[in-house]
Amino acid sequence: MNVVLSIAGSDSSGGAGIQADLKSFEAFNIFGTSAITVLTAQNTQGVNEIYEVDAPFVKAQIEAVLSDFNVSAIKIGMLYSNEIIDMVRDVIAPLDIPVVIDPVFISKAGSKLLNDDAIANLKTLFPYATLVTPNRFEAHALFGYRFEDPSTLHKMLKLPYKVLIKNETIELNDRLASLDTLYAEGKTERFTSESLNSKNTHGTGCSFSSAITANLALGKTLKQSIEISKSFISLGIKYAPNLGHGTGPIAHKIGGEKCQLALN
Ligand code: PXL
Repeated sequence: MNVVLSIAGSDSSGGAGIQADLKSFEAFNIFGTSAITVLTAQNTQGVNEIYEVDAPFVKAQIEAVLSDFNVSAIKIGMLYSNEIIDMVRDVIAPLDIPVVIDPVFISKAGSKLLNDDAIANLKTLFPYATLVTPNRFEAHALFGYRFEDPSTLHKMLKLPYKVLIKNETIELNDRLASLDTLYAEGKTERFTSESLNSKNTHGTGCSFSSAITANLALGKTLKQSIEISKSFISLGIKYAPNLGHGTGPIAHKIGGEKCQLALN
């Protein structure tokens, strides 16, 4: 069985962070392991408190997993502090397996998930990534990206690593669509799906990048992994259990099952 490691924060409400990552790995029959960077006290309405795990203990978790299992890919989510970023750079630099970095900054409800002084440092991890998956706000903070400004798109093409900008709403054939754009090796590739008007989108970013990591671990190409994961998220939203009073979680298990059925 394939083993994947997620280095990320814990979401007590189970829909985002480590919990979303493990559920997404499981949805693709991958054995998920974790190194927890922060604990959040949160629910579907927001993040109430953040408790940081110190960098040496995050490292101890990573080493415990890597020294015992043959890990086939790593997903990186909320890192929070410069100390954790520095430690994670040392860990991933010598590895030769797929690494997907979701540069988590701000939660859907607006809470800060990365210290302001750590944004530039986070970028130093990107040369070691197979893929970096920012949303448009994160892409703006990291690269000055603005969808409306073609000169910033041109800049994206020059980056020495692959970036997928997630979930921009566009009009396509007179309907709203969700667009992901891959900037890789000087070229762009677009992935679209139906835009879903749902309140149940908590943790979609984490789940999407974890599904991509799982599929890379299974040996799928980057393009196939993105396509499959986009369908997984759409189905997860469609069958969401509608929990909580705010932005509810998606249905990882059903999303995975329906997605596998569609693939066969
Ligand atoms: O979806 C971003 C995210 C990542 N990681 C953790 C989170 C959140 C959003 O709330 O709590 C731990």
